[in-house]
Amino acid sequence: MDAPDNHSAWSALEAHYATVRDTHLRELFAKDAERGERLNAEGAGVFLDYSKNRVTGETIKLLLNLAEASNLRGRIEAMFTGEKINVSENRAVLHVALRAPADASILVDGKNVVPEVHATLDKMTAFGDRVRSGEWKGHTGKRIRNVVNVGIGGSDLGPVMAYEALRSYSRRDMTFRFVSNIDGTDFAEAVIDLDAAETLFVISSKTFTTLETMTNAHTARAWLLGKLKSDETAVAKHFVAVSTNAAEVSKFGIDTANMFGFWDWVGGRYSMDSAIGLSTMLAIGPVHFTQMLLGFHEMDDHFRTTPFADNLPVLMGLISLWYNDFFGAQTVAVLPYEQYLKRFPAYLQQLTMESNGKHVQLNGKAVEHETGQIYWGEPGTNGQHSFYQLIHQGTRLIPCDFIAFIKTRNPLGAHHDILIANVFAQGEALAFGKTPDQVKAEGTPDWLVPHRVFEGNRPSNTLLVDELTPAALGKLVALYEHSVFVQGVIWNIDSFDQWGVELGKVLAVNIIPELDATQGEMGAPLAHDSSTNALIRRYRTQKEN
Ligand code: G6Q
Repeated sequence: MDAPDNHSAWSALEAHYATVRDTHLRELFAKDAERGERLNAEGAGVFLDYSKNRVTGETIKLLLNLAEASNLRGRIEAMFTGEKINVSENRAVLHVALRAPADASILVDGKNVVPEVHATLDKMTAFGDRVRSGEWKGHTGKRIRNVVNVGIGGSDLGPVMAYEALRSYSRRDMTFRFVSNIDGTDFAEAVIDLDAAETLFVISSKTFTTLETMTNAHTARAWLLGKLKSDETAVAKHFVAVSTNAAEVSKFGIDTANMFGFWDWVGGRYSMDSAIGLSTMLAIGPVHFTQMLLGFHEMDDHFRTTPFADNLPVLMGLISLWYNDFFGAQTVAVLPYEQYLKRFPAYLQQLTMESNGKHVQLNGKAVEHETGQIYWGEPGTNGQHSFYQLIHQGTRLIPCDFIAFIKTRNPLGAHHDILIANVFAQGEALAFGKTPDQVKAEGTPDWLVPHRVFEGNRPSNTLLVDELTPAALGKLVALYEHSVFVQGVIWNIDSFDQWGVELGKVLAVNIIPELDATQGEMGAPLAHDSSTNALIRRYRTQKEN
């Protein structure tokens, strides 16, 4: 497959970069009194202020040209219409179908997938209602009060993030836990205070073969049967599965009537709004879940239909790429000023880095530009008392995405105004800093002045949303999903595969039997490199002491 020729658009940006690289945001704002009013966009109820970025009107124009030259329009349509744009796995990429209205038609291999999506949602709703109303009983006749999602990666990060984000909409008389790590501590701590008779395990695994999830699922089954002193018959009342693999689900002992399906065109990291969201639905209820889907869909529509110059995911994707590929910035800090979004940066790490951490183009040739920024972050204001120092005065350029909400779910005195004052102040301080003259004018002794100077010119986006509702969460997630897509298109990479996670998995499976201390040097000789061999020997010897 030939890459679209966007070379001259890249070259134009390179030439432009040379002329603006040293321009300070102070200068850009001083030259244009309206800048803060103009450089913003609003879509699906999400407001983006991008004026505190190191861009001019010309920069945006050239970035938009790059998007056009990369055939972004065509690629958006290809995704939305079910073309197999995940080339290396030969799959369509249709997370947008998961939130399409019931009367939409999206064809994969000639078949409309929307009816199946809605049939699954109906099944989830019916099950959710039964569990939440207490009609669904455990093996001993008690109602379910605890839900434990067992999954990892895309089958965990979305559900945990959404549960935390929408906790204020969740059933407070139920407990929700998430087990992902193969480290037994994760499972042990998750169930330590739970009554097995009231506990439902949702085993979430697209493949139903993932080592961590299947190990945890078997441990969960043994724990439950042990606690209930029951035979296998208890499994049916305490285990349901979310998977695409019916054969493995029944092999595990879960009745496929209690299995919620999805499809190969839903990537793990794009699956929180599929049946993988079952734990979310159990927590917040079907009505809120539907609202979340409507939010996703609103952003999908915005992305698909809005001219690029006003298109939030396009603008955010392009601006982020501008720093990555021209300024050499390596990371993006995502800083939600909303405690409920405390797992949002972790969620975005998978979405962005697993999607765009790629070194070859769709045609197999090496990429021509740096791809895949490192995403990281923590909620504000906590980070301000920690790593923000480096963002303000360090030597690296770290573009920031601030996320804030006009209304809080927990109005407590002046807390929310203080929170919002802080997020606005950070954007201002990063952009404009403090000059030596300003520092001196405050009476600072000369020797201390350099320490107290803030260079400024550190870029940020500010996303403002009315309130963290289920719909707002859907919009934010879709915004980042599509922004990742925009960048992937321009880099001409496959944002939807993840071959990079395979090698370590295979090697771990080889090492597992080698850790058996009884084998010692009696077993087959270790054949790794000398470092790995020595680590295995040390572990084998010392675990017996
Ligand atoms: C996501 C990845 C990966 C996946 C997990 C779990 O895009 O594919 O994170 O979600 O490896 O896979 P299963 O759902 O198959 O257990």
